[in-house]
Amino acid sequence: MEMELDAVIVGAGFSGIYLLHRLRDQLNLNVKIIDAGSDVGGTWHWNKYPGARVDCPAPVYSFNIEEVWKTWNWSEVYPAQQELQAYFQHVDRTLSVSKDCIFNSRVVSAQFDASKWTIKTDNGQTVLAKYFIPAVGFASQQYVPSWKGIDSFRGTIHHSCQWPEEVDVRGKRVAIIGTGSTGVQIVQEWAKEASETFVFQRTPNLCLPMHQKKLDPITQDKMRAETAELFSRCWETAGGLPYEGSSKLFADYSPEECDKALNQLYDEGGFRLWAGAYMDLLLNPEGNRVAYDVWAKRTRERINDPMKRDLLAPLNPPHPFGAKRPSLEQDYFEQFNSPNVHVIDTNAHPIVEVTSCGIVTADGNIHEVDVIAIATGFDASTGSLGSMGICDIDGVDLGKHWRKGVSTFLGLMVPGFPNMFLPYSVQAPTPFTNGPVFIEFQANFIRDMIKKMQSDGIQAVEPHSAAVQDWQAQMETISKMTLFSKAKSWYTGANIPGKPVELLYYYGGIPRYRDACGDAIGRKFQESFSCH
Ligand code: N01
Repeated sequence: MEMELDAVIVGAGFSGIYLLHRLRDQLNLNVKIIDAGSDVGGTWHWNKYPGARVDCPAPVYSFNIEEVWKTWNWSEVYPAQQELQAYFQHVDRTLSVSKDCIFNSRVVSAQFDASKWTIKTDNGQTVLAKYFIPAVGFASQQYVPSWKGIDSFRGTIHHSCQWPEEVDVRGKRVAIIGTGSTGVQIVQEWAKEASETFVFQRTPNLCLPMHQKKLDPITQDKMRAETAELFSRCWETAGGLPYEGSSKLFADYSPEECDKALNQLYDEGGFRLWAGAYMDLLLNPEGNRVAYDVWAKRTRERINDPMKRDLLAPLNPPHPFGAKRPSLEQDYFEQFNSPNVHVIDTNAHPIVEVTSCGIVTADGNIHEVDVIAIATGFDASTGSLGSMGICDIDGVDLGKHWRKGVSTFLGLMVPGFPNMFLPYSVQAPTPFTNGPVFIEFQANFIRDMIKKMQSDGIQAVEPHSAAVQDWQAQMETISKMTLFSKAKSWYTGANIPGKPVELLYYYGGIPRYRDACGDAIGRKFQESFSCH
């Protein structure tokens, strides 16, 4: 089966749907989304693990499309996966998304020839298109460490992003491996239901209080009246959140003022302590340590057992505060005040084996359990893009191009891959932002680029290598200035054995990134792009 389109998008999450809307409804192009899943939602379709919930607040974790937000109510400030799935159904109905989706189809190859991409799927479809837009998010390639014996486990075991809808853990012994955002959320659910909970922690998560709130009809109406204004405020902040970032440096505070301000940000909750402490939080080791100490003091007060306290919130930071993504938690630390909730230190005693009945650690302990959640994260961004069979004009795979490190222009385009756009990917502010707000900006950029190509009669566009080198230099400058290299995380690829370690995302903030994109498509177009 073969079809020809103007554009193919891969992935029906926020990026894919924004792009479908922009290209189909605003530019009148013939566009389809191909998705391996059976429905819309992207990450919210796949991640059905217990407790899955967003950590950016309503209403701005959503599409900035008036007909969508005017007709939707959020029940909580930080909605759960089920509500987000229902929201995507609402988006589907409002924007007629599904009629242009090809579900249950995984892209296995994509290659550009003289003028078109040829895209093939695992179920034998071939689609030709002028524009190719893999919009697969950063968390679509799961990572499972290669533990000996993992297939021999006789209980229930799944990675978080492949978790079945229902697993009853009441009265069962459960293990959660990994304490990133996913692990923290699962622990909060399971620790309340299971007979015994074993949390396998390698690095403590410097979680911040979520301060979840239910939204009543009066608040929902008020929120709706403010939504347009809130979205425009988000566009002006570094992270696309409606929080005011700090305009002060660490040095601008006296120690007393600093302590007061940091405690206040902790009390206000959300990402405020991370996003709003001071401008140089991730540049200044001394200031960073002060913020860590406030976090540790406030967290340690919540944990009764001294040994658990030292593991979950040690006096010495495991890494600079915020150099690894903190999670938002509701009552995570309080769960460990139950005698049935244990923290296993896999930094001191790594997992060596999974047996038919549990998990063996290097100290020889066998932790017998009935259910295991593998919350060990993702081979972020490059994992999925590098394994989709995307080839350049000479047939060389994108994964091969990036084997020693990524290389893009603005995180959006790659030389040798004409007319391919990468929303919400590497070398862009992606994970340092509230996704939907940032994605809206990139979708607009891609739309404007295609519009320009149409009006100027451009058949194919790709970035000049000088522009790519310049962007790379900016990425490296930021990397050297910041503390991200001091933490092993998916921000740098250090979470995946053998992956090149480099700061994968742009920490310059949305407004500066927007200026760079504006220049590229405007006054610096000739020096940025090569057109055929
Ligand atoms: O993955 P992670 P995630 N032995 O990579 C541990 C978004 N998200 O799925 O820290 C033992 O953060 C690893 O340990 P360490 C969000 O952006 C958002 O939790 O490397 N442990 C770590 O604890 C997030 O950042 C939401 O030492 C091993 C954990 O596994 C991103 O997705 C919810 C190990 C992996 O944590 C990814 O989050 C969920 C090993 N061999 C996700 N290997 C919300 O919106 C790894 N680990 C709230």
